[in-house]
Amino acid sequence: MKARKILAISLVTLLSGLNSYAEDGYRLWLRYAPVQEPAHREYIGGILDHVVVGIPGSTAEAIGEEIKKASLGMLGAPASCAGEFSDRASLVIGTPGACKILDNDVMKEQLEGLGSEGFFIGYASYEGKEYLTVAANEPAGALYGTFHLLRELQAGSVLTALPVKEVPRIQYRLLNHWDNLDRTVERGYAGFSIWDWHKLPVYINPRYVDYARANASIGINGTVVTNVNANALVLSPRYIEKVAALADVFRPYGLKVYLTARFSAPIELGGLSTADPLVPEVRAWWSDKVNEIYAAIPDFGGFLVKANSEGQPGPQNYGRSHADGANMLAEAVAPHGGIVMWRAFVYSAEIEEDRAKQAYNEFVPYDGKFHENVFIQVKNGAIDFQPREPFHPLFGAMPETALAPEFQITQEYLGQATHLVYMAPLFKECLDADTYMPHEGATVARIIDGSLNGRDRSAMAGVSNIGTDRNWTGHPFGQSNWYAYGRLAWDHRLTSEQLAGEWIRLTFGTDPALLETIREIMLVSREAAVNYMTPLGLHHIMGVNHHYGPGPWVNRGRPDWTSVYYHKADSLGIGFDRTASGSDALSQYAPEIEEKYSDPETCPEEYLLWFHHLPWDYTMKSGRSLWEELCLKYDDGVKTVTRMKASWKQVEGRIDQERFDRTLMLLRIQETEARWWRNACLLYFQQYSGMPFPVEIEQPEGDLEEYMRLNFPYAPGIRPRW
Ligand code: BDP
Repeated sequence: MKARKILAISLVTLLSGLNSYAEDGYRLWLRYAPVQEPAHREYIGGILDHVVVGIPGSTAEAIGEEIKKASLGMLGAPASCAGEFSDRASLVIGTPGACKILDNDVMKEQLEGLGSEGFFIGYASYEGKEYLTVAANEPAGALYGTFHLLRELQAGSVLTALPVKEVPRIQYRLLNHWDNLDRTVERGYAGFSIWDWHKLPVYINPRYVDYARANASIGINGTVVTNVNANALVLSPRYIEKVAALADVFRPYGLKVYLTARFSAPIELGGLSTADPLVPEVRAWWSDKVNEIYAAIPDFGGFLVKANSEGQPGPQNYGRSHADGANMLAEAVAPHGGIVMWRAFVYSAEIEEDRAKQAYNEFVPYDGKFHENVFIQVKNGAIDFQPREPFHPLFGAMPETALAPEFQITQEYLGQATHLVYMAPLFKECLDADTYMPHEGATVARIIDGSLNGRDRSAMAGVSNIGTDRNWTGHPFGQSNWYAYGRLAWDHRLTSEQLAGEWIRLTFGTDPALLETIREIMLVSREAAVNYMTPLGLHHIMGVNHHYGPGPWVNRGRPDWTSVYYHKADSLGIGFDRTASGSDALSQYAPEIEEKYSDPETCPEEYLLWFHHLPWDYTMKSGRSLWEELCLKYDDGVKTVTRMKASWKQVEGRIDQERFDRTLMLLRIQETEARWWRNACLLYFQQYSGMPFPVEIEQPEGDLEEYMRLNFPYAPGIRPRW
């Protein structure tokens, strides 16, 4: 015993030594860093001393491996794990069917209502003795329970309030990869795609396992591995084999694979002359294709489809509706239990209507016409993942249809992998928004989790920020957005503060001073980005194509891809009038919202220019003119980044030098670029306002013409020209 302890201590020292130069971010929030505090070490040691994993199938091994990794990391010695119960057990992880001590009425009662993914952490008695258990009805629940327990232990907590019972509030919790088969990633800023298609199916990169572990640890249970701007080739036999190899790796971790379906695949792959969803040969082609996929991947999740949007083919090419297209695919996957996520990101330059209104106009008439296993996947806002958007009017407007929100984790419009922007507040803003449809309290979260309408199917999608960078997400803090998204999909009631706290403890350690400082940086970061990019409801004023940096002057090409279409600045004022006197987009919301937002006096100021075109001298709530307020907001965004940088400097020495330095360098760039945004936008808008900059702001420097000439031909993540 003594010898074991000494060995453990020396291993800890060794590991902590290694840690001081091995913090490259690869281990994400599953670092299992050596625990120094003696009481907590002892506590963890007591729990992980002898672990019994009594569950069927391959998940048992995944759980056992995780427990060993965790104890090796935290305590310096791997826990002993066994499949058979013995009274030595310090922790029993299992399902009633496979673990005798859980196979009793008391436990079955505890597990009632926990479904296939929920879990129970508490005590089970057996032959007069109490055992700490992680119990679940199915292996997936036991896996999530294990990760929950390990998260608590890593974060320095003790399990005081037992039992813990959790059930995910959303059923399908998915990542969407915008990864192309050539390994470029559309809007990916963390290197190339982690899917090495060329070497699959034989070569299994160990990263695939770590990817699955990371997702399982935050509750993500599905992944769409290909870009919504889809390539039909992924549906060909050679690629199905590769996808099946990934599915095999993910299966023990409860992670299902999904694919994007290119609507014209029956033509491109099948040699048919049409992809018309009502033509029997086309339907038969899809049904055969789906059978072929399920033969290789029995638990295949289903399809994600971008149709008749930004040049992608779809049912409207044949005069058919989105419902015709979605239902055809839904019928093909239904016998196998698959789902179809049909995107509502549909708008066209040929239509005169305000882009913000088009998806609603297109989809609402089909409410109730989609099959049971179809989700309409709706971006959080009606334009496109802007730093701030009001919630999408489709939420609440299709009560007979299952809607799934789509969030963008990759920071396409939020400084990409260069700026520190913690996005939980953005996700929460949408989820907590009250749609008033059909009544007060009908939040987006309650609509999409099914509780409002008693629907039992629910889904959420997040566009991934993962790539081949050693730390997965490019910016070290990009990891927090992946983390927060997954946790919110599991339980959308968690707060941004809680999630930041969890992530910091797991990622940087449990020092309370560190926690306070880093959390403050994270919590102000999203509002800072809104302010230095698009304050007061401005939107879509970024650089053309790469979407990096400011571009309020963009006025060429497709009008709905310009900036002037959205800000409409002129000598009289600025903003997009979406009231009844303008595009009337507000009429797509509930009367309570329409009324409140139609009047600039009662419209929340953060959405003011989203819904109103107002004179430059319009008086704001602060008593300042709109112009002055705009200037102050831009300036405040920059000042906040300066403060973030100063606060970050305080953590030096309290965390590893590597992540400290990387983050500091990125914050320096962010500060410079926040200034760039402020200067370029204010100099540009000043041409129209004709008003001086308020004295209290740092005066915008530089030459507008020069800002306008900046050009970034090789910026990452640019959409391929198809
Ligand atoms: C926009 C991206 C574009 C995507 C599109 C989509 O700029 O690359 O293809 O969304 O969601 O944000 O389909």
